[in-house]
Amino acid sequence: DTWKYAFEESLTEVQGVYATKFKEEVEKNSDHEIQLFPYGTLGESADLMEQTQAGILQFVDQSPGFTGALIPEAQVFFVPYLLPTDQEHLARFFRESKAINEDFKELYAEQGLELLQMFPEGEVAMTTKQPVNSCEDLDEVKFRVMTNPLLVEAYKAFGATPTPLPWGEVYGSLQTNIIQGQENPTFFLYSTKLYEVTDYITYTGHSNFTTAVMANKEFYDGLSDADKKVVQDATKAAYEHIVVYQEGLAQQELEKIKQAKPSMTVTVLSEDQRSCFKNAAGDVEAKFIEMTGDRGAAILKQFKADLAATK
Ligand code: 6CS
Repeated sequence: DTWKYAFEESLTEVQGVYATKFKEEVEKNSDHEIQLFPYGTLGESADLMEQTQAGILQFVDQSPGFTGALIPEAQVFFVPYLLPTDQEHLARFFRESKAINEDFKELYAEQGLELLQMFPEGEVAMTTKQPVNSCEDLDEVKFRVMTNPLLVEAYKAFGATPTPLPWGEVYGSLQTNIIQGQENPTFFLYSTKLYEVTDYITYTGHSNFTTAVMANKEFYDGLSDADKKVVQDATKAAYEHIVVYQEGLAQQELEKIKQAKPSMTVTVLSEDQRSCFKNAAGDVEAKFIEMTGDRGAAILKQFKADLAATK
């Protein structure tokens, strides 16, 4: 059989590197073929999810940034400062966490999705047209966020004017000044040339980009035990591959940005400068509970316990 796998990035970006490894492993260990559909070939993230739920696609990589309406609990990733920036800690957390590997699995299953793997793609940085040294600097800044209600709340709490947009509109909207800021991990700032349309990169440490690979559940449930094992093994191999692939990646890509645009101002905010962003976290956490109720509260609690256990 040929299985279709779509993702939100290009073949050479992190999701593409994961997908390529997954494809290699599946094809090495079975007689199935994987056809990869990088960003731009099948539409925006929302379209990919529809096609997966309809069974047109067998696999999809969609970040929780776009899954908020479908699975409100997946918004937990946008509670500021919940995830650490330390890559090794993150790698252990995603590998071992009960919240990730059991609780979220159940929530995705309710939407007809078999959650295979969540993985981190790097610390998120803000890129803007004006310097950001505090929340006040975000006043009046139309800041693009993924289409996720809690992420909107986070940027409101930071003092900005959040503007949810699909990925395809970000570069053009910065170019025409419809928005004046956006956030993404460093490798993506370079690969998509976002540095061309913003002048300041600011690290606040508030978030790490997370993504999720899943299969259409009906398709997955219909696989033989041997094929399920092929998929699970490929999932794990691709995860370990992506963890190693990302070692030092953000620093390398930042150097490339500085070379391509020497005038870029790069700032890592001090603890003091971060205080207002950190203070906003409590409000955002309260919003999360308001949006998701007891189930969200339970996920958040488990999340925190898993983070502490994998430190
Ligand atoms: O900001 C976004 O919409 C995109 N960012 C990344 C790192 N991957 C895909 C996503 O669509």
